[in-house]
Amino acid sequence: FPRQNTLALIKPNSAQEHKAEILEEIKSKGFAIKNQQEKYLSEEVAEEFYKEHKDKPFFSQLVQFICSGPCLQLVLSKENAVEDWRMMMGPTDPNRAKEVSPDSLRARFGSDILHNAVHGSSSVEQSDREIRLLFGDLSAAVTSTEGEEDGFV
Ligand code: YYY
Ligand code: MG
Repeated sequence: FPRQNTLALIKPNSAQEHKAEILEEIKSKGFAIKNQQEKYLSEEVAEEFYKEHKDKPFFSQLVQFICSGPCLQLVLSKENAVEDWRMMMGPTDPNRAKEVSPDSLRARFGSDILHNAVHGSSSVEQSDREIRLLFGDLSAAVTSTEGEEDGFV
């Protein structure tokens, strides 16, 4: 598998209480943390981040929730990072995650489909877009590169 970056979020509120444990687990699974920052998303950035869902009935709740507290934003890197981080997260709905993937982060730390603890990019293209949106100019240093040997952290 090619080395990839993916954008992970530890979402606000209850998941934040478990961030030390989540970070340990991320490292133990072989991800390098190439960049991280903890901050509130502005409503404007949150709407752009989730723009694929702008016509969905849950969109305003989603934006409100993701802006309701600080988010830990992580650029994760390893072989097959996009898919492997999605596997660690589990399915979108924590109730389904508890059935099919009880060890996943969403099964353990999510409470319902809106408050599902973590985010992960759905493709390499999405990860590039999300990293650029959240890390701005720094993204030049972290843009996905196949065959990349090491990050700057
Ligand atoms: O990529 P992923 O986060 O697993 O799910 P998406 O279908 O992209 O939805 C983004 C986000 O929206 C999801 O993490 C929670 C929320 N959401 C919701 O509140 N209600 C739904 N029926 C579907 C998604
Ligand atoms: Mg998604």
